[in-house]
Amino acid sequence: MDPTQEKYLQDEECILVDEFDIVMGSASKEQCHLIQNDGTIKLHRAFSVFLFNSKEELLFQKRSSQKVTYPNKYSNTCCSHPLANIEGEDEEFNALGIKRAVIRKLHHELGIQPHEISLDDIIYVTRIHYKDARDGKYGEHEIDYIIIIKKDVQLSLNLNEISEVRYVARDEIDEFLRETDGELTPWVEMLIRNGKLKYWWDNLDRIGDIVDDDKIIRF
Ligand code: DMA
Ligand code: MN
Repeated sequence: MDPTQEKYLQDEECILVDEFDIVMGSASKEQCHLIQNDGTIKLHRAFSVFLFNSKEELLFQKRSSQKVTYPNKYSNTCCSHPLANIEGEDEEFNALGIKRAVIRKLHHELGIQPHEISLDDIIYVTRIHYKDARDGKYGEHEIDYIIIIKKDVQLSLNLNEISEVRYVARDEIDEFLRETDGELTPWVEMLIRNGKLKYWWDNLDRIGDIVDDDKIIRF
């Protein structure tokens, strides 16, 4: 296993929640992604960023070959977890803890300078509860905060996290789907197939009006 990614598995402390997103404690990133003998995975808090430029093109990334989960898969702009061992990332008021973690990871993975993104640029749209255990050893089971950002940014890729990036226009998404058939992360695949992503995309200019931050959508 890649030593950098292995260290994150041990050092990062994810936030455990129940199915209503109530905090239940914390556990290491590794413990949170291991598929247990009975097939369960510890439910934890996460976020998925969908960053659009001013032309309303969506930034996709290809996960690096070093990632422990879903290596080499195409995915949305940036995903990760707010951490219990970073001060302030458990703050629930206005989803502040999530937003702080978003700024931290946009910098870490994509090299976006923290001052380029303000808290007001980060729109928390809704939460998704989903599980994927197809890999056999590691998987996901998350309450995932969907975050939309519309901003032109400068990128400097962390190649330990991401091997390539690409902007995709709204009218290119079906072709992109065909091109990446079987190579998308399960959560993005699901959000495209059930129409959620297209709905957010079509409503980008009034995204504040379609915020559904009380709900948890279950898949
Ligand atoms: C985990 O993403 C979060 C979701 C929504 C799947 P990740 O595996 O990219 O997290 P990290 O970058 O922290 O390894
Ligand atoms: Mn996770």
